[in-house]
Parts: sequence; C-alpha cells; structure tokens
Amino acid sequence: MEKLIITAAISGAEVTKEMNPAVPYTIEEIVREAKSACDAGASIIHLHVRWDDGTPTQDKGRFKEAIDAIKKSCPEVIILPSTGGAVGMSPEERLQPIELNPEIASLDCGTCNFGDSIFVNTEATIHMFAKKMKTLGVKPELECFEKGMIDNALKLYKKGFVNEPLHFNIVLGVNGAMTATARDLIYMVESLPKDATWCATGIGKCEFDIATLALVMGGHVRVGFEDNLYLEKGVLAKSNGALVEKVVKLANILNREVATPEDARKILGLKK
Ligand code: KMH
Ligand code: ZN
Repeated sequence: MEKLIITAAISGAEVTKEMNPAVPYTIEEIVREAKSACDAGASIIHLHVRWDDGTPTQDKGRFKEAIDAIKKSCPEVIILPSTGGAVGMSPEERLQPIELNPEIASLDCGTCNFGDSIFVNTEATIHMFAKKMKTLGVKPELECFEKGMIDNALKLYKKGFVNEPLHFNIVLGVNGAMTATARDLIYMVESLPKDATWCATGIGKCEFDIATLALVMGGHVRVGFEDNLYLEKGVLAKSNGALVEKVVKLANILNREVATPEDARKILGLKK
C-alpha cells in the first residue's frame, strides 16, 4: 500500500478553549500545535486561523502570518488552508488565503446542515472557488460530507474546473450530514474515480474508527482538534501531536509506513 499521509486539522473554526484549553488561537499557539503534529508524523497541516480572542477569520494577512510562522518551525510541512472558513462567512471572505498561492487548499463540494447552522456552498460558489484555484495553480482537496458532494466534484472535473489527479477528503460524522460508519465510508470510497487519492476524516468519537478503516482500505487520514478534542473517552488530548501519535501507532500495528512531506508531495502531485 501507498505510504500514509497524515493531515492534522489543528485549529478549526468552531472549537474553543472552553472545550479544550489546548485549542490554538494566537500565532504562537498555532505554531505550537502545528509543530507538535509535524513532530508526531503529520505531513499536512489543514489550517484555519483566529484572531487572538478566538474569533475565526479568513483574513489573508492573518493567514500569511500563521503560515510564515509555521514554516519557520516546520519548513517542509505542506500547509493546506481552509476555504470553508466558519459557517456564515461570505464566499469572498472565505477565498482570501488562496491569494497566498498555497500548494493545496480545501474546496467544499456542497451544502449541508452543520449542527443547527447551514454550511452553504452553492454551485456558483463551488465553480468560483474551483476556477480561482485552477487559475492560481492551487490543488483543491475536494471536501465531501456526503455522496452528493462527490457527484458535484465529478461534475466539476467533467466541466474542466479541476485537473486530475483528483484528491478527496471524505468527512463523515458531521451533525447534519453522512454518518461515520464503515458502510458509509466504503460507499463513499467506491464512488470515487479509481485513480483518485483520498483521505478520511471522522468527526467526534468516530475519529479513530474512521482512521483505522482508512488505514486498512489504503486511504490517508486526517485527525486534529477541528474534528475531535479527545484522545480517548473522557480524556482530552493535550495537543494535536497526541492525536497524530495515536494514528502513527495504529499505522505501525497495521503496517502502513508514514509519509514524510516529501513523500506526500509525490503522492499528491504537488510542487513545493
Ligand atoms: N468550518 C466548517 C464550516 C473546510 O475547512 O474547508 C467548514 C470547514 C471546511 O472547516
Ligand atoms: Zn476545515
């Protein structure tokens, strides 16, 4: 099997220090969490940024500050900024980090309930994001929270908005979208083009179930505070690194070699 790419979603936009005091807000805290994840074996950092008080922002300047600071501590790591931002942000606000020309960024492929809110990604928004990413040479990580979003992503490909090789992040267990079960992960993976690469993300208590399934199915894995704050039932994770370490342990047991950032670039067809 291919080497395992571990993505650490270190910050998110919805989780807070009240839920886990290690959730990073400041640039220093973001660097601390990114370094803990890289040291443990993550080759990609999925990045959201906050103002110092914890308010989520897609401000280009704040992203630049965070990316430059992370790169000082982890020069090789791949940084994958969010274009999802936080629920309620406008498409224009969300798209700002793309202008920093990252190697790869998230591209959310449809609308779904998100707890009691709605995460809105209309066809026009998805097309606008995909076009801009293509123009700037930013590879989209196609985020799919349910099967219809895979269909939307494949339509994007057919219309020429995204180039091969396609890379998906299958996110299961969002409150309002598809459940995080083995059946649903298999259904999603079987719906992908055969030559696509994919990563799986399990939200909340299903994080490590989905990670284990992805490990044995040959997919890549995302963990991190954005998705889950607990190392095990009732035990808060002290850092994102602790969550990544747990995946590395599972990978060792299941004989999946962990990819370096250089390996990950080769697997995903990225240029540093
Ligand atoms: N914060 C969520 C509403 C992404 O990063 O592209 C959306 C999200 C997806 O986190
Ligand atoms: Zn995100």
